[in-house]
Amino acid sequence: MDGEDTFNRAKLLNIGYAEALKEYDYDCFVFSDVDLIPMDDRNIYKCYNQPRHLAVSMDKFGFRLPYTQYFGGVSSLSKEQFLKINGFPNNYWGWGGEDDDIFNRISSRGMSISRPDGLLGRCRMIRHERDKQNDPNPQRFDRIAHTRETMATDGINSLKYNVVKIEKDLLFTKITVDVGKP
Ligand code: NGS
Repeated sequence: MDGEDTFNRAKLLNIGYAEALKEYDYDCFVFSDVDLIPMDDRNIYKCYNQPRHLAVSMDKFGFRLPYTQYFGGVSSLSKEQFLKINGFPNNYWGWGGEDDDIFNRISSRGMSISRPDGLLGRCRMIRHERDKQNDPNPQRFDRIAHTRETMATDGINSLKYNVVKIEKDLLFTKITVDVGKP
């Protein structure tokens, strides 16, 4: 994300989806926070017949799910599953709630969350401080209460952003984008 303005995680994930599809007709997408490292190589980063939550037992939560509906950290969705929920929300600025919105989207479209078992799904978070651009979003509770009404018009079908720079490395492509402002 370019600049010093408010962070928008779910919009960045939508952008990752859109930019990847410009490169190749992928049918599976794994969305991972940069700070999460899987601890078990049997936790396969692929798509499943339901949207998959892959970061199920994180060290910072004592290797447990913080709550049943938790869908944060690392997840995978097939292209079909992603399109069924109109992708992710674009209007969660700052910290929190966007992953709960994604959970609501999935359950409101009649899908369920698939997960590896707790032992296999362990992962470590690289410790870091939260920066100012990612302060808690005071609107998040109101937003997640209305996912069902907003998801048809807010999502991959309403995504707008500008690409600033594309750097191709051997093992990854780093795309810098301007996500705009709240
Ligand atoms: C919930 C947040 C989620 C967040 C989770 C874990 O309360 O977005 O905590 O946060 N939901 C709301 O705020 C509505 S963590 O402990 O990783 O900072 O992912």
